[in-house]
Amino acid sequence: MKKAKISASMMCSNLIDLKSTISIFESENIEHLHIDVMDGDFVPNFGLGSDYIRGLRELTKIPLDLHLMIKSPEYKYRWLGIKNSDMVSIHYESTSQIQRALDWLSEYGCKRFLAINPATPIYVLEEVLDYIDGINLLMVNPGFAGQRIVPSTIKKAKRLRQFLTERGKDNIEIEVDGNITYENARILRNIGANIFVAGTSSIFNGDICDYETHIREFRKCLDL
Ligand code: S6P
Ligand code: MG
Repeated sequence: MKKAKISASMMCSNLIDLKSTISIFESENIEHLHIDVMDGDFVPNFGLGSDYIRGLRELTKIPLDLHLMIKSPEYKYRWLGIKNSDMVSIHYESTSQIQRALDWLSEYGCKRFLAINPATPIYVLEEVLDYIDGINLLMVNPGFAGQRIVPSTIKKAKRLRQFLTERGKDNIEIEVDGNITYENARILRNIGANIFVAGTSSIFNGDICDYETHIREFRKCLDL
């Protein structure tokens, strides 16, 4: 089984405490910083953008996990300063030419993830398995932190692992995003997910003085 990794959802962090938050994440060896990029069109909200990403890179070397909730992302990659150590998720639902969008992303040398919304069936992945390193399984409808999990997504995660195994694609990583509580993390780890987006449901639940304890507690749920 792949190593479990935590991707901290920066949309949930407090801007005033950003520097101290990052230093806690570095000492706790948080593997990725999850950046929700939203355009107010693909999802009904605005999110973090190019300037935030640039600023964050000056603060830390922790690799970024860019979750692009934007229409036609393939025409906007160059705005984001993507590095080869990053993971980048684009949405199946966000473009009419997903294979081309994944192909163009390969120029940046990053890990390519395909994100799918709760109601998007697994079979849409069939023709693009050769172009991805991972799948970002949305457990909520994207756009906001603090939502409740769509219950059917848990069974979907289980079916996704089987789907990949049957196709000899167990190398493909499974990231889970949205309402990843300690309990959901434990269940999803057992099913075979290996990247866990941590937001208000876990590490950001409380003040900065609680983050270290929350991260350690969250990690315990990922140890099998
Ligand atoms: C949702 C977004 C997520 C949130 C995450 C926050 O649109 O893609 O990455 O940041 O869901 O975590 P929580 O625990 O508040 O759901
Ligand atoms: Mg996200």
